[in-house]
Amino acid sequence: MPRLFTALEIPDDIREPLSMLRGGLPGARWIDAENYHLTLRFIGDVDDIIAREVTTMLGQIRRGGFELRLDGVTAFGGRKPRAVVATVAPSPAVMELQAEHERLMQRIGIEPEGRKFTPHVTLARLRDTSSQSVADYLGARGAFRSAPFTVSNFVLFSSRDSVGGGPYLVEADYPLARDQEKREPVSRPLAR
Ligand code: 3AM
Repeated sequence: MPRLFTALEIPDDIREPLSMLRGGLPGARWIDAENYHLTLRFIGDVDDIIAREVTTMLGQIRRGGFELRLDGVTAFGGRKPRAVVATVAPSPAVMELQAEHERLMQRIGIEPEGRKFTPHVTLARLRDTSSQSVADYLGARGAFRSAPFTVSNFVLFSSRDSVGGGPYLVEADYPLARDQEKREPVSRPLAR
């Protein structure tokens, strides 16, 4: 049974500065730079029939690409921190894309995602790391800001059956239209 999720890939020139954030936090399990991604919709373990339906549904999405910027580093989990993540500068486009994934997955009967979507790139998973050491780490590294990058596709990833974690495999790749393609009908000269 494949374990599936949809995500944005992180371009190489953004992975590199992100990977410089590794280290300096006792007990952190740092994600390999090649596995950085921004999860849109965790789908979970599904059989091959549902996996095919997922693939078809996602192929119906017609949206434009957009710019994204990583802006800040924070921790999830409050007093029991469980992950260090890079957060995303506000982007209606990524929220709308995720909302469409959510709608489509519910349409094929996949359980709604109860958690609010907070776009992020996980940098490390934590276990038994004190909130004080996380605060110290964030004090030193929290001001991270990436260059903006263009999102021109999203992917369906699978992770190891029922285990999760990298390495992730791209099962399908879905293009998002370039701005120009989207604008084309509007900018076309009027017929005389
Ligand atoms: O992008 P990140 O690393 O934050 O935490 C898992 C990972 O998110 C998340 O899906 C991504 C790819 O594995 N994930 C794992 N199990 C989940 C679940 N039951 C989950 N998200 C929601 N519900």
